[in-house]
Amino acid sequence: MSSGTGVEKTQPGSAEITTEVDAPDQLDLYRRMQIIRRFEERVYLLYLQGEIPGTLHQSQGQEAVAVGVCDVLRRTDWITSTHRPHGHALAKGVDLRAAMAELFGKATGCCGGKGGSMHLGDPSVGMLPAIAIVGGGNTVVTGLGLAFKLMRTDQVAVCFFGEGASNEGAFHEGLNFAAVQHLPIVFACENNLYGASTPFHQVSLVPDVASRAAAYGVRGEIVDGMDVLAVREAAVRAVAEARAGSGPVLLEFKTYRFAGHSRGDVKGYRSREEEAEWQERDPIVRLRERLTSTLDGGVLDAMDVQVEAALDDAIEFARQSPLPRAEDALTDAYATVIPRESTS
Ligand SMILES: Cc1ncc(C[n+]2csc(CCOP(=O)(O)OP(=O)(O)O)c2C)c(N)n1
Repeated sequence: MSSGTGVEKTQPGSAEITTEVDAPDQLDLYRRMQIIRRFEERVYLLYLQGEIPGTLHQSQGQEAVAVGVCDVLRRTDWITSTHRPHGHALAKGVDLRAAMAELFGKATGCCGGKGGSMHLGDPSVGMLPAIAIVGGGNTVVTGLGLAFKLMRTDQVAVCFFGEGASNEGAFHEGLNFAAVQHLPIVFACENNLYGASTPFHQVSLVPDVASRAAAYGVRGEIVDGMDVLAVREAAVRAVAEARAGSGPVLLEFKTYRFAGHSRGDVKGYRSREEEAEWQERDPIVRLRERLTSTLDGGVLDAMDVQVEAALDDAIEFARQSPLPRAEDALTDAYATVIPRESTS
């Protein structure tokens, strides 16, 4: 399904991906980060107004990681995601209308309206429906990597996860298995400092998740997750290594979520000063400033208007879409089992 208003690259090229990003491509990175930011801001209001059911975990502030990493992936590469998947889904190319309709619980959603916010995904663009169990994707992704290796494709899988997940057993099992099997996987940790309300320094004496890579014989790298070009550059290297068969890489993106953990969080566990410091590093503002040195500001304003129109369109599409039918409740919920022929 495509409304033509998603956040995929305007011109997904087949040329080799390099670390060079010219002004038009930087503008496209800006557009895609801005779609995610405005998606998050608008769905929060729709949630408060009662139009979106369930709950929301939002990613304002973390857009550079989703967009910078997914920018270097092919459509045939896959990602896994978490309870905070909106940015990852849009960056990997899940249709904007289908993502919005999924949050509304509508039949036109990317999971038929049965998954909602925490399970966004679409296999047709290489995204497994998101897994809300913390650390869940860290072992599931090894299945993707092993399949690519056994099928001898040159596909790569990226596992997005938070620093909180790095204390789950699944993080260690997944990384170790991927390492010994030399699987084509990039483990992309978004270290936004807090697992819900718990600061990372209270649950880990090791401040950098990337340093844990050494325990598994894997390359680890710390990256400024508030700079989309730095994210992209690190991703180009890591994805190329994984694709070439040299095994997994662990990237740790230092980032910050501007919103609370989920919709009801009043953020009492962090100071307003700390929030202001990170707001200063807003990845969208930073790229906008960089772009205004080469582009007319009117181009960026026009881009913002386009983004708003795409969101208006997606929201209207979701509102007008039907709810799933009761008789379809079990469709896609269970695998179809073909009974074995009786041998007796
Ligand atoms: C196994 C498991 N334990 C607890 C939870 C509840 N929970 C949901 S999100 C979250 C915090 C996760 O922190 P992190 O992995 O750093 O991701 P972030 O929320 O920062 O994106 C917790 C504890 C869960 N979903 N799964």
